[in-house]
Amino acid sequence: MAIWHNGAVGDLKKRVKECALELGFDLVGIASAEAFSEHQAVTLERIRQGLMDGLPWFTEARVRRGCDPQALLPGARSIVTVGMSYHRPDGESRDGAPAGRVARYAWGDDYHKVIKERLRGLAQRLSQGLGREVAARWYVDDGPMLDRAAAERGGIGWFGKNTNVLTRSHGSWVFLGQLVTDLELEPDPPLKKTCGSCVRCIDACPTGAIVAPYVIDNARCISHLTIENRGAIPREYRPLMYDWVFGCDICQDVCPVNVKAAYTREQAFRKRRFTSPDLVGLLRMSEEEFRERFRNSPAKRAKRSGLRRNACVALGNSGDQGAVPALVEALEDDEPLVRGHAAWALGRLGGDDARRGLEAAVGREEDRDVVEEMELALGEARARGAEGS
Ligand code: B12
Ligand code: SF4
Repeated sequence: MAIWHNGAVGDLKKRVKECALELGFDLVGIASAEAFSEHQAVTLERIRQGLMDGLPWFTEARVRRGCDPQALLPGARSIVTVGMSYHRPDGESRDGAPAGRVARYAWGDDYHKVIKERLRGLAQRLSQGLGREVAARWYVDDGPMLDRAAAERGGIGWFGKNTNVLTRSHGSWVFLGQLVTDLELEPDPPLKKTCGSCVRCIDACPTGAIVAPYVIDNARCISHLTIENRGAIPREYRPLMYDWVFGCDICQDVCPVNVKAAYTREQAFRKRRFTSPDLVGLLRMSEEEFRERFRNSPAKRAKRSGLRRNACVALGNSGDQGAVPALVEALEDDEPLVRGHAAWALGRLGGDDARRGLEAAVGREEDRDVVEEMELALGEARARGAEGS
């Protein structure tokens, strides 16, 4: 039985928005369900130019499907596009032991779960309200839709030069989600806003990943290097990654639109699950600890080996000699990825203990890539020793 009796299209849109806000979304807009033809063309071109390299799952077929709402939901008429803030006051700083930095979006609970549940709830409420089964599909991040293109079309925000969607009230600190439905809803107009002449994000990016306004070279982005990348981090980027162990917020931290961004209302994103981890603890984390600690965290995406690899790089960049014993211990780790990055960190930290640890390890190492890392690191450590003497 229908709860809502007024069938006027304008009223329905108002009710959809009210429901979304009641469910905890901070922003809601309506986009038409027409194909995203221009965004499809831009994205396919980026793949062909190699700018999405390193993401084997980001295929042309996936982009084509994601840009065609009819392929996602036959009979789709509109997209309810939502934003939920994850912005919150800064994480705690750790005195003494070297700590890593984690991108804000991963400080709390896993947003995929939180937002998908809310979108499912929204679809249910719409069905109840209208007294009929509303056909709907929901997407957040891991689906084929281009979430930012839908958000921009629905007037939630505009594309920043760092490629993130910026919103007036919550800056770019928002997750974006979509409910594709068969409801006929009047679309909202896109915002008439741009970043003007500001290029702070481009200048601040340490790896030069924003190769032009609105264009990211995925393979250079610290977010990719620390999360999606499963292998070794190219050596030239390691010193530029500072203490980032999961994601990177630099191009958002410097954005003037983010200065006055409102904080999140969502408890799940206010938790301090993973903010400024002790790096040695992260490096020594067992498989069991990993599973326990990251069960409901977006940071599990990097896997245990990725997080420990990243901890090595951050320890190498810390300049903290206190990290040497843990890194020497890691030269005997089961994972070649960790052994190789521990070697690099020791080369960067230098000192007699680091050099001796590397000399002992290189003789017993069997993995060719790790041997190469160890030899390069030894060269570094010896050069630093010679400088210091
Ligand atoms: C792949 C991916 C990544 C990759 C690649 C990034 C990239 N450039 O695409 C990596 C791992 C690096 C990454 C990093 C991050 N990501 Co990410 N990522 C995605 C994912 C899965 C797909 C993005 C995509 O389609 N890329 C294709 C490229 C071509 O798209 P694009 O760069 O946005 O380019 C568009 C515009 O530039 C526009 N365009 C092109 N030319 C022009 C010209 C003008 C004038 C204008 C106005 C526009 C324009 O058209 C293009 C196509 O739509 C989405 C989720 C999803 N399903 O959409 C999340 C998503 C984009 N990521 C997100 C987040 C939070 C991040 C990080 C902030 C995480 C972090 N702190 O570490 C960083 C930000 C890095 C950055 N500066 O972009 C959020 C962004 C939220 C927001 N407010 O924008 C999303 C939407 C997930 C979500 N649902 O909330 N991500
Ligand atoms: S997330 Fe970091 S590395 Fe990636 S584009 Fe932004 S500043 Fe550059």
